Formats: sequence, C-alpha cells, structure tokens
Amino acid sequence: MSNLEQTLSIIKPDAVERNLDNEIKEMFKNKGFTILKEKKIQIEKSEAERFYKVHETKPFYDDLCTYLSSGPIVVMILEKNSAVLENRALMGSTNPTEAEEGTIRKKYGISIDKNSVHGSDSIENAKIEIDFFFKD
Ligand code: IDP
Ligand code: MG
Repeated sequence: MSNLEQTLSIIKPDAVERNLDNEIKEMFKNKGFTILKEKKIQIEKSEAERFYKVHETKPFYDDLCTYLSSGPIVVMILEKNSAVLENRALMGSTNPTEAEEGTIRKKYGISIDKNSVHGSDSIENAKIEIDFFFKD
C-alpha cells in the first residue's frame, strides 16, 4: 500500500558552509527520497524566529534563530512513503554524539546546535513548514 508523504528538510548553515549540500542530497536520493522542490536561500532572523516559534520558551531559542539565519541554507520538499519518519531516521538524533551510524547527523553534525539538518517532526508540521518556505 502506498503511503506517500512530503516533509520539509533544511540543510543548515554549518553544512552548506562546508559544501556538504550535494553529499547530503545524495544520501536522501540513495534512500529513495525524491526532491520535489529545493532552493538555496538566506533568511532573516525574524523569519527564523517565526519558523522555530515552538521553541520560543527554550533557553537556546535566540542562539538557534541567530544560527539558522547566519548563512545560506538549502530548503527542500522530500517525498517518499512515510517521508516524515523516514527522514527523521536518516537524520539521526538531535545531538550528533548520540546519532546512529549511517545517519546524516552522525556523519556530518558538529554539535547539538550545528547538527547539519532540520526535518519536520510530524505530518501536520510538515505541511506547515512546507507552506512556510514554498507557498507562493
Ligand atoms: P530536532 O532538530 O532534532 O527536531 P528540536 O528539539 O526540534 O530537534 O530542536 C530544534 C533545534 O534546536 C535542534 O536541531 C538543535 O539545532 C537545537 N537544539 C535543540 N536542543 C538544543 C540544546 O539543548 N542546546 C542547543 N541547541 C539545541
Ligand atoms: Mg524539531
């Protein structure tokens, strides 16, 4: 049975800065994801604050928003069966030191804040996040 979903992925500034975007895109394609849309952009801090609003009470919120707006990012719509969960699995744990072998964060993540990728955490949030970056 088909369970085709879309999710939002972001290649974060630490990875784009190290020119890892093509290698990371290959990891998605090798796992069977289709990249439906993609763009390389840099966002304002105010946009990062809107994007990460769920985290506004966290102690790391300000640093997180400064960081996401600190350099170019690549935002993508990924499609696959169970894309939301499959992307979270391929990304690995938030903290790269806890991420499993073969995951993007294990391979490329530098630290809990510079962890190379973002991925939507639910189907509902995937829709919201896709609209955030790709609604025309
Ligand atoms: P996720 O990216 O794995 O979904 P979230 O808990 O949604 O993780 O946190 C969003 C982002 O905030 C993380 O990717 C990470 O960059 C940053 N972050 C999360 N927890 C911490 C922390 O304890 N210290 C610093 N940054 C954090
Ligand atoms: Mg999250």
